Amino acid sequence: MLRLCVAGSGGVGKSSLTIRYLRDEFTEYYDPTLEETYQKEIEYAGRLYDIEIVDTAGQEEFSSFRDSSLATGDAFLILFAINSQASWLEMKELRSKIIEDKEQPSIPMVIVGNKRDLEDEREVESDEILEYCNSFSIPYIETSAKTGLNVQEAFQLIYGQIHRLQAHMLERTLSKKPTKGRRKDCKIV
Ligand SMILES: Nc1nc2c(ncn2[C@@H]2O[C@H](COP(=O)(O)OP(=O)(O)OP(=O)(O)O)[C@@H](O)[C@H]2O)c(=O)[nH]1
Ligand SMILES: [Mg+2]
Repeated sequence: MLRLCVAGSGGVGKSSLTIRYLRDEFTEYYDPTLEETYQKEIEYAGRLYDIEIVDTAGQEEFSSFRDSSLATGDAFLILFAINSQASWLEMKELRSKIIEDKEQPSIPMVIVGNKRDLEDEREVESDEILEYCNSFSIPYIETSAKTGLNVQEAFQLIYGQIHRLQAHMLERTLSKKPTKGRRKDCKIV
């Protein structure tokens, strides 16, 4: 099963983004995560795939959980919060760590600047973000788990990266169910 890890430091909104994506819900209540795994059937380019979304731990005290979640990840949504310079620095460290550990050149990744609704409190400037993302050719998107802004789009972006960089991996996860629109009136005789 293809494992998509949602990674980033504590409190940046990994669980909120995941829950907004899966259930279209949001809560202000903060409950630090150890690890949550969800099965999800996704549609990409007209085909259905079964993947696992892993909501990883961000808090330092749970770093052993985080490390084992990340080690088994195939693709990564790496988050920071646009109103936290510290989370931006930690995101950069995390990206390097994932690259080093994997020893594999083409790991599907998307960088996500969450909490876009808190633009007034922005601590990380767009120019700096774009320069960094461009230098590694990693797509970048700003989201708000609170308002729902760009949440679906962020997941579509990582599916596109998986398709582009690891198409064979995606093939193995093809859903057993028939693809939408397949003609039901065909009979093989
Ligand atoms: N304003 C705003 N608050 C958000 C957003 N996303 C998450 N939050 C809030 O930020 C806090 C932390 O959110 P979580 O989703 O639990 O963060 P996390 O990254 O999963 O945290 P850990 O599991 O500890 O690593 C909660 O109080 C959320 O309500 C957002 O887009 N905008
Ligand atoms: Mg969490």
